[in-house]
Amino acid sequence: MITLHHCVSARSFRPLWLLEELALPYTLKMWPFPPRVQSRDYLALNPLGTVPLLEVEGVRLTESAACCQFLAARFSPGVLEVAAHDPAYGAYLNWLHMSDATLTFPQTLVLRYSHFEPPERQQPQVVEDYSRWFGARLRAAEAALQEADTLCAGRFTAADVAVGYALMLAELIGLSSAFGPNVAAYWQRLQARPAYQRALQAQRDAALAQGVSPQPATA
Ligand SMILES: N[C@@H](CCC(=O)N[C@@H](CS)C(=O)NCC(=O)O)C(=O)O
Repeated sequence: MITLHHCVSARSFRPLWLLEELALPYTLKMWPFPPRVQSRDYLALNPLGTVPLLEVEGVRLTESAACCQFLAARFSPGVLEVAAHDPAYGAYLNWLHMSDATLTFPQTLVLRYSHFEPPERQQPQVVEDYSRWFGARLRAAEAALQEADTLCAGRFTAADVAVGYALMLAELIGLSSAFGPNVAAYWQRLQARPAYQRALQAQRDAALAQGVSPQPATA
């Protein structure tokens, strides 16, 4: 039994999208954002108050890239994961970890200081600096996608889901003008994937069924 705790279009979208790619049965528990404030009960489940929380086979994971790595390795060895003996293993891990540590990190600063903080605490300089930082950090993906349709291993992997979410968030928070032509075309291809579309539908359906707003907190 797999349970994913999720807020609409938050980083928990990474494991949600991967669950759909893997066609695994799962329960999607929606929380209003941020659960730490909106739903104090959530702190009993995850003291960090953050999403994702992925509960699978008695294991609990709270890092979105680790969720992707775990699900791909456990349920899709050699297909959506890249095995340790594969020459592309290093690149695979690097993209997976880059997705959050390097790409989503500056995005969260942009979001916080342009959107979530009250007007008197907003920081236009932080927003401008970390928007530029995000654009600069996309250069590696722009280069990798010059010669290939996916990031590594010559095929679609969990790393594409993890990095793809950073592109989704970029679009939601107005950073997609930083996409070069290769990243922009890649993002179009990712959005056309049936599993990506199913994940969008799943979060909308679950939000409506559970009385949570289907709008992303970024809206
Ligand atoms: N590095 C973690 C970050 C998790 C995280 O901060 N999630 C955000 C949503 S995108 C959250 O739950 N924020 C609510 C809060 O900080 O209270 C990951 O990749 O999953």
